[in-house]
Amino acid sequence: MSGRFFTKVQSPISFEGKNSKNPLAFKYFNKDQRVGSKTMSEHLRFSVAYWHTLMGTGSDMFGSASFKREWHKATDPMDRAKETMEAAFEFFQKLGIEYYCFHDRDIAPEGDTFTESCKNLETIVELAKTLQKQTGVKLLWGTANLFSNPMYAQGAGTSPNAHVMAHAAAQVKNAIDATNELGGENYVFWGGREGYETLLNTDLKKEQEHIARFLHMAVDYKRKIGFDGQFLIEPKPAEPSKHQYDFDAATTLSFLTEYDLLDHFKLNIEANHATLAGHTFEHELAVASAAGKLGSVDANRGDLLLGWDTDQFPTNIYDTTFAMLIILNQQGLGKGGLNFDAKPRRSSTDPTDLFHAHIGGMDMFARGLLIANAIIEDKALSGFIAERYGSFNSGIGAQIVSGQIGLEGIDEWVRTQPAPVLQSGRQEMLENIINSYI
Ligand code: XLS
Ligand code: CA
Ligand code: CA
Repeated sequence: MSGRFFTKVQSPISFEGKNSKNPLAFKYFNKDQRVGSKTMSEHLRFSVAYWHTLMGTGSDMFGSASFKREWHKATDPMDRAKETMEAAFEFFQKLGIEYYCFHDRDIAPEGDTFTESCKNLETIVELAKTLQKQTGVKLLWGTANLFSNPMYAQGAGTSPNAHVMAHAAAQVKNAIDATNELGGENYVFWGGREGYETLLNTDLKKEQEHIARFLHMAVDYKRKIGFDGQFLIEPKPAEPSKHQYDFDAATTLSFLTEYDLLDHFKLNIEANHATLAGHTFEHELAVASAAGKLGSVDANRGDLLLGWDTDQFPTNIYDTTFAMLIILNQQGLGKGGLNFDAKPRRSSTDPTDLFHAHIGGMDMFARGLLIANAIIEDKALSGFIAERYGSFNSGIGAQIVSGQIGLEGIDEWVRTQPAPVLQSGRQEMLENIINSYI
């Protein structure tokens, strides 16, 4: 397979099995292999994050671009955007990945006016549509970048300035249109600057009411145009704002409930955001899943020693195993998928490093899927958990959960009984079981 941008990778990455020593081959991800009732690619629905993989330059707060990308060379911004889109589809095909995700401003540059920005977006969407048709690659989700432009410094949907909020709303309308046009299966709202730095200048209640109105308008518009993608909210506790309104899964679910939005949204859970919130990845997945609201996943990892959003590729087999246990137990992610919201380190400068990074992440989740599936098929954990709660299936337990008994009846019953017997939670035994599968 030829191509202009990733010349060191000539043929699509193939599955060679776990004994292969070829760094540009999958060791576990074998897309057509059946695992339970579905193939690996149906289970995993991997996606490339356009902003990191195509737009990332390796720059950070202390230094400029360390990646010199062939597709960034054109001087005209629209030419650059077109080259980047060509490079994107070359990468998707060579990697053998089926989905991608973008922000409006990743794929098309802002113009001098809002109208020009919308026109730029429409032009690039046409190109993306053609390339999707040619390659079969699909859009997992689209979103609007409501955090880079300085006008959003004090928030977008929560800006104290009505004109800024209106601008953000118009941008979302166009980003939903773009997503719809490309057959996007989801649309994500990550509250980039929806939070605050100090209460000295902030009406917290008003800002939450405003963002709720903002989301209701989006729901109305979705209905009006018949966009059948799933709306997702992506929680994150901090960065860029000090206090973000969508702190974690539980906070976001209660916000959606309070403002009558719960029926219209699911959550997109990011691993790195979970750890920033002081949770594990699987905790956030479990909270969302328990509410029937786990819609999609941003598959990455943070660095617990650094404590910011490092967006690294997933390499931890325990994380991917626990994640896949939750995903399999809820019968998959539906329209959602596993989006690699992750970037190679600043010193991984070669375009081929993008392949190594994604191959690693895909293999790690494929392995997690195989292990989680075996654990579930053997009922290695579920049997223990069911038994642990078994006392609620009959007797006093059944009376409590069915509401047949209240505090007085319980009081009477407890007085007739000997003291309860403490039973072991067997954590170490269960950890050993997990390790025996890994
Ligand atoms: C930033 C977020 C962002 C969202 C999409 O931390 O992860 O990239 O996924 O706006
Ligand atoms: Ca993310
Ligand atoms: Ca992130």
